[in-house]
Amino acid sequence: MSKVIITAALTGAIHTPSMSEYLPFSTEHIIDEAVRSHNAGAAVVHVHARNPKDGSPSSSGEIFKEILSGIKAKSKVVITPTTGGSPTMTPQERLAVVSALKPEMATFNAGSLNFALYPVVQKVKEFKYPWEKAYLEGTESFIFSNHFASLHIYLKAMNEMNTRPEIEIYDVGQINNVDQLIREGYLKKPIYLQFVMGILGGIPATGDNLLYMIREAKKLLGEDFKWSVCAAGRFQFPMGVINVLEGGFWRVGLEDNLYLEKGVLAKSSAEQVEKAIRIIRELGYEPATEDEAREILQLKGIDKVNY
Ligand code: KMH
Ligand code: ZN
Repeated sequence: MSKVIITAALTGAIHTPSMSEYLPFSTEHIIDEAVRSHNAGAAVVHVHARNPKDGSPSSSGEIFKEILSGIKAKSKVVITPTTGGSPTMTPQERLAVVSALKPEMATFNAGSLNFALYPVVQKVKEFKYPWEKAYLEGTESFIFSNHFASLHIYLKAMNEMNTRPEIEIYDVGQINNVDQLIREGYLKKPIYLQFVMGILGGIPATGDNLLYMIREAKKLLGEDFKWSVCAAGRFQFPMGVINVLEGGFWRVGLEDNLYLEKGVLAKSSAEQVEKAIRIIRELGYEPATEDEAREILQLKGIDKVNY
C-alpha cells in the first residue's frame, strides 16, 4: 500500500481575516486547527504565526513557541514552521524560529520571485482590519528575496539544528538552485521538495507544469528525492491528485485555499484533509501516519526539538 504524506498548512501569510471568518489567527485557534487536521489524517502541519489581535503575520518568537508547544502538548503530529514568513519580514526574522525552537522540519524557500497578492484586493468587499488592504497592495512591488548568500545562511542554521528543510520550489529554475546547493554540501539527503504552484510570480498550476517539474527534478536530482505539491485556490485538489498518481505527497490547508468546493468556504483545514484522504483512498493509497512521515523524511524526532 503506497503511503501519502498529507500536510495541512493551517494559516499562512497570503490570506487575510476578511477573506474568510474561518482563517485561524489566535494562538488557540491555530493549535486547535493543528489537532483537528492531525485527527483527520494529516501527518504534518505547516505553521505560520499571526498577531492574535488582528491576524497580521507575526515573527514573534513567543507566539511561535506558544503555538508549537501547544500543538506538541496535544498531538504527535510533525510540525513544520515557516521560514518564508511574510512580505513584511526580514530574513533574520524569518529564520529566528529555527535557531530558537530547533524544529524537526522547517520550510526553506529555494529562490527569489515576484510574490504578488495585490489583484485579490478587488475581490474583498470590506476589510475588517486596517493593515489588510495596505499589506496586499504592497505586494505589487514585493520581491520574495532568497538569494544564494541568504540560502546559505538558512541552510547553515538548519544543518546546525538538525532541522530537515522542506524545500519550497516556486518555479522550475529553482530545482537548479537545489542541485547547486547539494553540490556545495548545504543540502543533504533525503531531499524533500514542496512544489508551490499558482503564485502570481511563480509557475502556474497546470498538470503539464507539474509533470515537467517532476521530470526535471528527477533528471537533475536523481530518483531518490521525495516531493509534495501545494497549489493556490481551486488548483489545490487537481494538482494534489495528479501528484499522488505520480508518486508524490499532498499539502492542503487554508494557507493555500480557503474553499472546500466551488463557492463553499472550508470551515477548517481538517475538512480539506478529510476530502483529500477520501480521494486518495478511492485511488488505492493510504495516508502516512506522523511516525511513517518521520521515517520517510528521516526526521530527528519530536524529543529533539526545543519547545
Ligand atoms: N506560502 C506558500 C506560498 C513558507 O511558508 O515558507 C509557501 C510556503 C512557504 O508555505
Ligand atoms: Zn507557509
